This record gives sequence, structure tokens and C-alpha cells, in this order.
Amino acid sequence: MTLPDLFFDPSKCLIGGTWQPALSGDTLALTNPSDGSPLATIARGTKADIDAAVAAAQAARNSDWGRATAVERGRILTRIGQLVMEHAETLARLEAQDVGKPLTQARNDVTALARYMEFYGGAADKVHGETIPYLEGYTVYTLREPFGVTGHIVPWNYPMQIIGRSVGAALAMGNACVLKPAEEACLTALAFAHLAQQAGLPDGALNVVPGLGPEAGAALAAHPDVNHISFTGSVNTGRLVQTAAAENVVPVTLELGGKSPQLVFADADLDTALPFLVNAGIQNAGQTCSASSRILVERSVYEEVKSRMSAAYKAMRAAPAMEDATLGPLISARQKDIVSDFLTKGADLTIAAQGEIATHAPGHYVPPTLFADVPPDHPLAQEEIFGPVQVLIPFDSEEEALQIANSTRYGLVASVWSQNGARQMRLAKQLNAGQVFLNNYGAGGGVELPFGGTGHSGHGREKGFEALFHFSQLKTVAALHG
Ligand code: TXE
Repeated sequence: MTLPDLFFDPSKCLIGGTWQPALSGDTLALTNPSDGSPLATIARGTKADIDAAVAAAQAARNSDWGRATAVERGRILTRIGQLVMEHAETLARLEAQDVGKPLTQARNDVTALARYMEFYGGAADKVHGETIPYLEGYTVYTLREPFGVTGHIVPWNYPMQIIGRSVGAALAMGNACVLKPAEEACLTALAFAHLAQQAGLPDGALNVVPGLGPEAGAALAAHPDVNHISFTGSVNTGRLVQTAAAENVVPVTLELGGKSPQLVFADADLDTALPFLVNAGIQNAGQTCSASSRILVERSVYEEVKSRMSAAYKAMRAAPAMEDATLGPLISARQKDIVSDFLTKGADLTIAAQGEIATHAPGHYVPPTLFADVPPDHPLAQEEIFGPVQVLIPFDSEEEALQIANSTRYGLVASVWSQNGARQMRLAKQLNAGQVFLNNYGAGGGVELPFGGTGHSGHGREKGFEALFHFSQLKTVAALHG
């Protein structure tokens, strides 16, 4: 499988507006998860490159980018969004082949990236402080200011979407960014940075250093001149990042995984619910932080939901990304091992249905698998699998459904399928989750919707207008003028 013609050299880092190899000269190989073929050579950035990138970001804050008005920042972001759409098909093909996601899903990610640029471009000049009534003789007001240099450690599952939501909001507020994309998939991060340059983003406002997590990622998290870190990834790595940042008393936004439930009550509109129940678990081969891996069903409709979901599973095909089937491969041999271990742990459970691996390509495929009658405390019902695996759990009452839903250490997303308005409102309050969806799941992933977790799903919020407050800090000014 060949890449589309690249309009950039993937083996370079972007530091202070200059594309350069890693200072060590070392590189890493990217492979295509759909068939294991070599895809590209990328730079293996290390601490030295991160140091240079942070210095370049600081310099940008003290020059053109630091002086740019909110209106100017907004215009540049809007132009980046336009360029993203002009290169939409190339970006989608890059993402599909780098991540292994079906082309249609990659195209949706491109649209989301452009929307983030449009949204944060439009919002840049709409964030402001306020005046506060105070003692006689005082005028008190607040200013919203950038942190300075923001670090962005991004995973491989949705590179474009995660860059859009975190880098977009950080730039809108005037921060200068250092981006460390994932070593498994970083082509669209590099492509995005090229487009940002073309759109007129000043040198150093966005720096990109590909490399390994424990090398480049750890150096960024521990850097004393980084003023804010945004991390999306695993709980264990999130803990390391937060610990490293704590040494420098640097605030961290953590967007970690989940075990997100959908609660299906007997009065649900099952025709509407069915595609959401399944797609929310299978999209991107289940490698989605907000994947819905637990389906809780009221016992009187349990058999019907099980049989309809099983039919959907039996029709699923896992195939190379460019064949645009229901799902592609997993990102890596390591991720396939993680998911295969969970399937082994489920050997004592009932498999309701499995889909087909419809290729002989040597990629990292696992069959999409639906387990039935899973005890709520089973590892498959408690731990993030990050693969195309869902578990069905029956319940007998609203109280029991709530108790099961809230029984994991995570709290990212939950959804309620019911026509009962009072129940919807009760559960929306009681469910442990950063977002609750009523009679839908994900609300189309809109860029306008604040997003983040509770518990081990992390803290802080990205997306929507709310993210602009998380990528800026408030200064209070109090003047005594008699
Ligand atoms: O994640 P890591 P991995 C979960 C999912 C998956 C598991 C492992 O359950 O099975 O994590 O995936 C960088 N200091 N999610 O190993 O390690 C790394 O280079 C600083 C959920 O890929 O968290 C990459 O850029 N950075 C998830 C990013 O962290 C480090 C998305 C994510 O890698 C680092 C991905 C270190 N010591 C995985 N070590 C979600 N919430 O969407 C690694 N990194």
C-alpha cells in the first residue's frame, strides 16, 4: 500500500519554523497496521530536540506570536482550517494508512480538524475578563492570559481530532505549542504543521517533535519551561506525566480512557438505539477513549437487544483501512496482544457473536466480539480493552443499572436509552461521567461540546468554548484610584 504523494518530508521535526532531523540523527520506522508494510521514516526526537522546541516556543511568545492580537490569531486558525479542507482527501488517506482506520472514519476526522480550527478561530476574540464591583475607590478587573508554552502529548488513535481540540484551543488563547505526536502514527501531525506554516502561523508558535514516549514525551512532561501540559493516553502514562509536571508545579489536563456504559431500558426506542449501541463500541476498532464497551440492558428486552446486536456483529468485516469496511486492524502488535489477552480472560464467558476477519493481510486484526451475560465485576466489564469488544450485562431495576454503571474507576461517557423524562434527568445527575447522552451516544462528536473525564478518566476539559478557559489563566487587577 503506498502513501499519497506527500507534500512534506516526514523524517523531520519542526522547531522554530525550521524543518530539521532529530539532533541525534536517529529515526524510527512507521508501519502500516493494515498490512505491516513500511510506511515512512520519522525523526526520533529526544530531550535535546524538546529543549530546542521549548526554547523556540518561548522565543515565539516574545516576538510575532506573542504580539498577535486575538483577531489575528483567529484569522490564522481559520485559514489553517481552510487549508485542511483543501487537502482533505490527502489527509484522510494518510490517517487511514497510518492509524489503520477505515477511510470514511478518517474523512470524518479531517472534517473535525477543520471544524476545530474554524471554531477556535472564531472564538479567539470572544474570550475576555470582567469587572468586579469592589470597595469605594477601587476598580477591579480580570484579564485572560495565555500560560505561555503549552506541551501536547497526543496518542495514535485520533491524531487529527486530538491535535485540533488541544492545539487549536491553546493557539487561540495565544500560547506557543510543543506537540509530541505518538510514535505509532504521526503523519497527519506533521502535515498539519506544514499547513499551519502555509497559513501564516509565525515561526515557533507550533513546534512538532516526533519520538518515543519515554524519551521525547517524558522530556516534554518534565520540562521546567513548559507552563501547561495536555495529555491524552493511558492511565499509567498519565500518572507519569502528572507526576513529572508536579515537580515543576505545572497544571495538567489528562484525558485518559474509559469503560463507558449505555443503559438500555425497556421503554427505549430500540430501532434508534441499535446503531448507536454497536457503533459506539466498534468505531476505530474500539480504540476510542469514549468507546462504549458496556451495554447494560433491562432484562425484559435483554434477549431482543442481544439478538439484534449479535446480527450486527455477524455482519461486521475487519479489513484493511483503504477497503473502508466496518473496522480495520488495531494499531500495533502490542495493542493486538493487549486485546487478545482480554479475549483469553473472557474464555469463561459466553460469546454472543463475532464478526469476520475478511483479509489475509498480515495486519493486526482481531475479530469484533460481543460477550453476553457478563458479571459486572468481571475484568472484561471493569477494565479498558481498547479493541472491538463489548459486553452485555442484564439488569432488573434503575437502581441496579446505576450501581453497575458507576462501579468502575472510570467516568468518561454514559448514555441512557429511555422515553421516561424523569428517569433521564435523575440518571443524568447520578451517573459518574464527564458527559451523559440521552437517547443518543456522542452527539455526533461535535467540536462545540466540552469533553473530559472524572475519576481515572482524567481531569480538565477540552473541546468547546470551555477549553479556552483551560488553556488560559486569569489575572486579577485591582486599582486604587481614590
Ligand atoms: O498509550 P500511552 P499506549 C490506552 C489504551 C491502550 C493503552 C496503551 O487502553 O491500550 O492506553 O496505549 C506518550 N512520558 N489509551 O501505550 O503510553 C506516547 O509516546 C510522556 C487510551 O499507546 O499513554 C504517546 O504520544 N509521554 C487513549 C502518548 O503518550 C509518554 C489513547 C500515549 O501513549 C510516555 C491511547 C512517558 N513516559 C491509549 N510514555 C485515549 N484516552 O484515547 C508514552 N508517552
